[in-house]
Amino acid sequence: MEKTWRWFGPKDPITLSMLKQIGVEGIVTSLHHLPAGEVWTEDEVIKMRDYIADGGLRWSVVESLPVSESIKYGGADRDKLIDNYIESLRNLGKAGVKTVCYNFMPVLDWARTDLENPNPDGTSSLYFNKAEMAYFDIYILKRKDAAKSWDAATLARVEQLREKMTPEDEKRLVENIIVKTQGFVGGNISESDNDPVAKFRQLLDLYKDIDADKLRENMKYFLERIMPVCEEYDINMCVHPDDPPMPLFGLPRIVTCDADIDAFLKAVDNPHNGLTFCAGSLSAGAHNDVVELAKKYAPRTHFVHARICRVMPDGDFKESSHLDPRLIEVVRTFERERPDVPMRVDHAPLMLGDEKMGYNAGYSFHGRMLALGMVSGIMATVNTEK
Ligand code: DNO
Repeated sequence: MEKTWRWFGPKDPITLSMLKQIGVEGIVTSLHHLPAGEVWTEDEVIKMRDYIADGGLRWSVVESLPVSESIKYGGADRDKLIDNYIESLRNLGKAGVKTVCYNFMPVLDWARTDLENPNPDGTSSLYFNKAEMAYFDIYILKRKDAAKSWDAATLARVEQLREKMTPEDEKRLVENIIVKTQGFVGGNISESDNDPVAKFRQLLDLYKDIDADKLRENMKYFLERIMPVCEEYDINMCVHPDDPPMPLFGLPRIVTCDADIDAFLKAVDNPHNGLTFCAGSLSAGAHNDVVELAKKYAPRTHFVHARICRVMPDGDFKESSHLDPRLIEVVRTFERERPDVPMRVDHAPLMLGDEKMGYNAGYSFHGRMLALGMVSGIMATVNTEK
């Protein structure tokens, strides 16, 4: 696989020359300075492509070209926004940038409750505490009928939490769930919003009439409209699975499991309609066998995210080691079946002073460098087996 790295643009403290020294071959980035829905002009695309090329690397993958909410819920302006999307794809295609990652998750891009959960070795990792997520839903967001979305064991944990939650704990939960994990990915809520919870409620309201079937229909509509430009420029679209792969806050989620993946691939049966195989997101659902999914969907995978989660019996999950045997098997599958596909390591531990650097959650330098070393080692081993 092509060894790539998510880089956040010229202002990223991790420079292209640092990345070259650690064996990175391709860059994964976005035009982070442009708001979602705006056209990526040819000039802007070429400027980024050439900046990366001047650093001796290539722009391998766009992550993400964000899909506006209105396209997801089917708002009145969706056709205009899809036209803009097509224009951006055309400009990327002309510039030779041909792998485009996006997601179709309503409102929330990805979700964690704890961004620095301590590990016994002194590092820390991202963590999803199901009870804290439910607490946020029921007692902070105060969503109508929220309690009905959670199982009895989780609700019992929520009541225990309630006895010890302080206002600071609640503030931390809001920041982790809807602010810090969202702003840097071009999400709906950023650090500058002064009432993120109120804004979040308004966003949820946009989806009050949208169930999973309707969302699937809207995804199909979007994909059908963009396929011609993808065919013309040989662009591979790769949807990121929902993270975590389950409904949250009453919002439908439609890329969570084998049946979902099968459904969207068949709905628009075109090789340019493909998957970002994020082993981490898929493994966060106990219902998924990530090794089997990799084997099954390798042919329609255009981009790989190398990380993996461990799900606890209570439904909490935590990012696990990049040497987890399941991830070794996933890497083996893709290195054998799809040796040209771009791969980036993802969500590595915070370590060795990275916690003071203000990196985006999950995107530390030392942790990802170590993870890349591990995954490179797995790939090299797989290549001796051939
Ligand atoms: C989080 C990422 C996601 C991903 C988007 C793709 O760390 O995996 O934000 O980039 O969902 O659209």
